[in-house]
Amino acid sequence: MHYNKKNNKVLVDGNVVPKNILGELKKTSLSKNEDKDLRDDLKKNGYLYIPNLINIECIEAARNEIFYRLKEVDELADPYQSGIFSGKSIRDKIYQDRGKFWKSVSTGKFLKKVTNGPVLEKLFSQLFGCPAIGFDFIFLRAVPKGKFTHMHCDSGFFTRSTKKVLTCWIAFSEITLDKGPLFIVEKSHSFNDVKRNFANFDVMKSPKKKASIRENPIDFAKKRNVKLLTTNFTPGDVLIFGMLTVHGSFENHSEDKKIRLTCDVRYQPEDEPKDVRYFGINPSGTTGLGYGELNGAKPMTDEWHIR
Ligand SMILES: O=C(O)CCC(=O)C(=O)O
Repeated sequence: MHYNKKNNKVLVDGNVVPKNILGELKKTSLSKNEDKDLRDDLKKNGYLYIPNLINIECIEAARNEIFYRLKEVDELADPYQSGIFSGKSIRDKIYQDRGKFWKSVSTGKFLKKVTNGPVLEKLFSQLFGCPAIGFDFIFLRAVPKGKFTHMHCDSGFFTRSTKKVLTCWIAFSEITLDKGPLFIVEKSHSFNDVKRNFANFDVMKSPKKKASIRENPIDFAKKRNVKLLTTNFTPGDVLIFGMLTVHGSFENHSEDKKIRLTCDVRYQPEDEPKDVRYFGINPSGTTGLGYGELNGAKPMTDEWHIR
């Protein structure tokens, strides 16, 4: 794992992650692999980490489109292209409806070109072995210092209509270890207790049960003798994983106040039944509240909710 002086620790849930618990994600190169190798790797490891998959110009166009909107609500300092959190927000003052605002940011032309564009469509078609389609409802995350995502797997959100769903997490900014990169719990896609607990779980149909696993990820990994796999991500890198792969994100604790910008989108075979909550021009999202239900819709000065 590459550390430097400024970036010499990794935090999760307020705790420093011991270096022996951290492991490096295994890289996959598209040019060296046949479709079958990609599928085999995904099955074996529970994830595919593909550096530089998305062209940097497309990433920058999308990032600037988003950063411009965040500057408009006074959450980014000048120059907005640097993505530095201002510590302020006038989002609620100028937009009465958080969902409407976040929908307009999440459906930006350049962002959509990345999340639902030809590069990912082709890759997921290779992975499924048939034409694939990206969900319209996407999870854009502008993450300032102090925030992180609790550990969970995605099945409770996205497998109501078909189990054949994959998540794609896309880095739009530099995400060094101090900026809260995503981590994957090594081998978690094959943990029997995770399967038992989550394979048939629907977060909306079991209101008393949380999707988030509240055990500290360090203890969770230690007990199972596995590592938390991550890396220093660069813009355009993608991480693909299955619905039972346990993951979360480290805390952004960077001193330069730069936010972490990422987006996660799901893909499925086009001919599988679609969960109407996530498709169409006005998707209702997991809870029915549309884009307003997302942590991303909250002013960056607000706390995040946990599902
Ligand atoms: O980016 C994050 O903080 C969390 C992403 C995530 O949970 C996902 O892609 O499923």
